Amino acid sequence: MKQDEKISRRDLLAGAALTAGGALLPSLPMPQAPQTPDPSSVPGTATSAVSARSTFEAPARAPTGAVSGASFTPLHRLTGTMTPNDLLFERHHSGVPAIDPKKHKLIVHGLVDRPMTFTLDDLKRFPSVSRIYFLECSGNGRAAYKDPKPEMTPQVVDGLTCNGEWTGVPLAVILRETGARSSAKWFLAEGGDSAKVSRSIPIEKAWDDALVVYAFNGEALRPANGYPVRLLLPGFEGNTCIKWMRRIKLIDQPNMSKDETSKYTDPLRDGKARQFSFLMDAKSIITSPTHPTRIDRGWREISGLAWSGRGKIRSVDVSTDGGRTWSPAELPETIASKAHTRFRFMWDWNGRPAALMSRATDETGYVQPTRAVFEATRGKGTDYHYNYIRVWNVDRSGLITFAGNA
Ligand SMILES: Nc1nc2c(c(=O)[nH]1)N[C@H]1C(S)=C(S)[C@@H](COP(=O)(O)O)O[C@H]1N2
Ligand SMILES: [Mo]
Repeated sequence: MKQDEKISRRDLLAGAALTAGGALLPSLPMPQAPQTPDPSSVPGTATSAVSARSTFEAPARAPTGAVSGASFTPLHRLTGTMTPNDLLFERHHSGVPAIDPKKHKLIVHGLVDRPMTFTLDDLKRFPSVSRIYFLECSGNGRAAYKDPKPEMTPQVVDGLTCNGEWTGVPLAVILRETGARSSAKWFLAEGGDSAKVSRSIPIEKAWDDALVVYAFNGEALRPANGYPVRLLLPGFEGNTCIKWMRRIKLIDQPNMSKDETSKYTDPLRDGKARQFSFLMDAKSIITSPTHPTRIDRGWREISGLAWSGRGKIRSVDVSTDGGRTWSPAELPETIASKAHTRFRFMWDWNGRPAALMSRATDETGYVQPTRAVFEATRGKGTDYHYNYIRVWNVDRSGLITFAGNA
């Protein structure tokens, strides 16, 4: 600042006093009022009970307002692997029930020696575990499969997947408590919403890694995601993870409930259907850069998520030339089983059109298929488990659009 522009606080006060007195002011050089006070020169706002996001950030689920439908996680606005609790996708068959945890009971009956009911407090008395797992709707990717559009974002293409730390009780602990009989080969899990979503699950899953969970990422489940208790079957399709769970019945054969006959069977090319297709196959998606981003020439990171219902991700390959050549992406040192894994790949864009793809391989050696391979095995009319490779086009201006499928 030049010397003659320097004004003191006293000059300003004197000026203000003159104005108030009605006298004409000489053209006093007034300092330019900044839009906001320099945050490093004034105290900030006070502490609060619950924090809000920066007003410059507005990630949001979409679409909203469906009682029977879904709201998708904004995958392209998130980093790392943990889905924030208020952005965890929702999929309801009949809206979100309002459940008082004091009144909610989980009944365990059927082929058990001691039928029992558990309140939320009862469940919390058992030794708890906290484990990181993904949860993906088996219908994830349907719109992009049936009607791909250039303006689709990762949220619209694949936003029905989430990942985080679930806390609860192993179902095996509850089965031991109730004295599960060896004649029990399946269990039926039923929700307490008006759709009463219910699925039959092979009993081996209960003895393996099934959890009855009451918390996600450090706090109670949100009502939309199953408060106060839900089932979490690591690596299985989302619909088996019964929310607002009120009943587990041990049975000797599948129940054939409406949710496993009218839905969640996958049509095949020969007119038959896959039933009880629980496992979510290995899949990966690029989350950045994607539509609606426009990129500049030069170095940038391509990054995304990979996961497999069968276990750990072993490797992810990235192609920037539409699948002609592939290079291995960086993975974290520790990879969690049946969990989102963040892959990263540095890329120097030369300004020419490009096509970005990612391909996951899991620890069993399963490789994420191309759409052609996927359709050859499942048939064109398949309706779930869309895990084939996705493609993003980069045009000369750097604009990225969803190209559909490789
Ligand atoms: N009781 C009940 N459980 C349910 C559902 C439901 O509508 N009712 N939706 C299922 C489906 S199809 C999916 S994909 C997941 C979605 O879980 P989220 O809403 O917590 O993301 O919950 C499953 N569990
Ligand atoms: Mo789902």
